[in-house]
Amino acid sequence: MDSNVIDVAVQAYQDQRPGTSGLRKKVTVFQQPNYLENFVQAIYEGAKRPRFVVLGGDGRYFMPEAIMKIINVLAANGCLKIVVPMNGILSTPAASALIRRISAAGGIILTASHNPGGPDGDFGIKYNNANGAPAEEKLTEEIYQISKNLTSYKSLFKTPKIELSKYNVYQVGETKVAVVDPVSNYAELIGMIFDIPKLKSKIGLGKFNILVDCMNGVMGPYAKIILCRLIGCDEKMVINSTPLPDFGGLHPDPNLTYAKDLVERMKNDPSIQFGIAFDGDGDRNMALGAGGFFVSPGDSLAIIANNFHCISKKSSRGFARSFATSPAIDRVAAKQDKPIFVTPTGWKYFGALLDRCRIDICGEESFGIGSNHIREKDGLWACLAWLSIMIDKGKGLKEIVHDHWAEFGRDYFRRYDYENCDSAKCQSMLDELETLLVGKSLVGKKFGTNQDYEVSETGNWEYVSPIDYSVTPKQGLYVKFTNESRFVLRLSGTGSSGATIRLYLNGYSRENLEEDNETFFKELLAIAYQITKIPEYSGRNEPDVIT
Ligand code: G16
Repeated sequence: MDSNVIDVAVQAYQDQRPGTSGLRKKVTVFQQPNYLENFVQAIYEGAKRPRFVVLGGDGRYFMPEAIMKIINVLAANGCLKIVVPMNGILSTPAASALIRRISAAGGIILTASHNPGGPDGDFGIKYNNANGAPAEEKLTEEIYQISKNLTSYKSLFKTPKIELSKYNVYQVGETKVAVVDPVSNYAELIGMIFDIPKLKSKIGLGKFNILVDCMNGVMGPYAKIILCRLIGCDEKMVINSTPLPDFGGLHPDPNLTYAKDLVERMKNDPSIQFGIAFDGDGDRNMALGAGGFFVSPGDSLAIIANNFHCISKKSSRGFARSFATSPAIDRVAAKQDKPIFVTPTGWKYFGALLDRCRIDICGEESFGIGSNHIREKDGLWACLAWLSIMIDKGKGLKEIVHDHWAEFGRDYFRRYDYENCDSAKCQSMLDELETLLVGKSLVGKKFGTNQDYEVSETGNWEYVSPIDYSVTPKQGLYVKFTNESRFVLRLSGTGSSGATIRLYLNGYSRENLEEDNETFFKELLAIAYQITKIPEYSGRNEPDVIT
């Protein structure tokens, strides 16, 4: 055995079950003795000892220390090559692209995505497979089981000295650690997908004004190189562009509540024709038209799918969305006579469909849209997709959205989040509701002042993978009505403390295209409260965030 490798005896932690996208906890939880090392040891064993790993993250607080600890555990375990971006900073889409490009066996991505950062904020870690996609449920469950029974982790006796601020290759025992450029590989991939000269000729040098809010997350360097240097956008129009460990106090969640700087500037400056905000790790996006016109993520997905020909010469082989996402894209699939797959929440479920070439476009209500170029959602790809569509059509975002509604009808959608609720009470609410909805006793009952909400179907949604026929049960409690409305309720799998209830409302209209969401959903929200008893169990009459 290598004399520089020691086994460190540890107590196992019992709370390391990954959620929707990796293990996310408060920074203070990760700072407990051996907490991170234990989990990395479990990843390494669960993932069958990957010999070549990409390691980086969204730059949040605790990441530099975490990278050093992870290099130590990986090298001690016999990992032969670790590729780390300069300063450790790597967007989640760029990580997926890099794993695929250099044929790594996998990647360890340090991110808590849209969750706040800083010493009192959140930290996260997830493992992506060789295809660049987040580890599927089977693997994350295996990692959890290993973590619960761990008695030791491997460590180097002498900690290596590695500077992440310079390109270099270090030899750590048998392991090579390469510090590389975080942007160039991803920029090259983007350059192969989009017509950059065309975008430059129509957008660059002030021909089309865009405003980009990086929310002090990872996206500043990517936006500056791809949007400014390659396409010619004005650097001053990329705001909150320095990656900061606490995101400068911002909550890097690109929605109307938290992307305030973008929304305000768009409302006050009519010369800005398009705006986009990214989250902490650059996979989510919120797109806005002139004046701050908001396009819902479900509509954004459907419109990109319907106009895929503006981006690619190939047509999409199929589409996918998560169950909680509005069915706007289903209507596009029907028109194009293409398959539409409905998956549970979590990007990991799209990986297998993309690998088997069943789909080319997929997305979720949580501001995530992506394509087959990588195996993560991709904020900058969505930005360039929208720009390509607007340039091709010679129309602004608002006009394109209105055209889409005129052709397909409008899928109204709203999500209500009740954050940091009591976990035990939420579980009781889910248990009671599940009994009611699986029991089907509501079917045929009518709700609403005019009784026009008649229940057509209820249950707890279950996913059967069309690839391996594996079954993932309990992916959302739902009530559907005969008037094409429905609501879905589930608990978030990305929060770090307490429970977050997510209530998703959907409705559809062929003629009524201009109503505001609040009015449209007034009745359905009251019905959802009555059936789910959210106010009773959560103690809240109002959500914390509406998107
Ligand atoms: C992750 C997943 C997404 C999911 C989102 C919200 O995104 O990759 O698939 O939609 O969480 O999940 P939940 O509703 O369980 O909180 P991200 O951007 O946080 O990595």
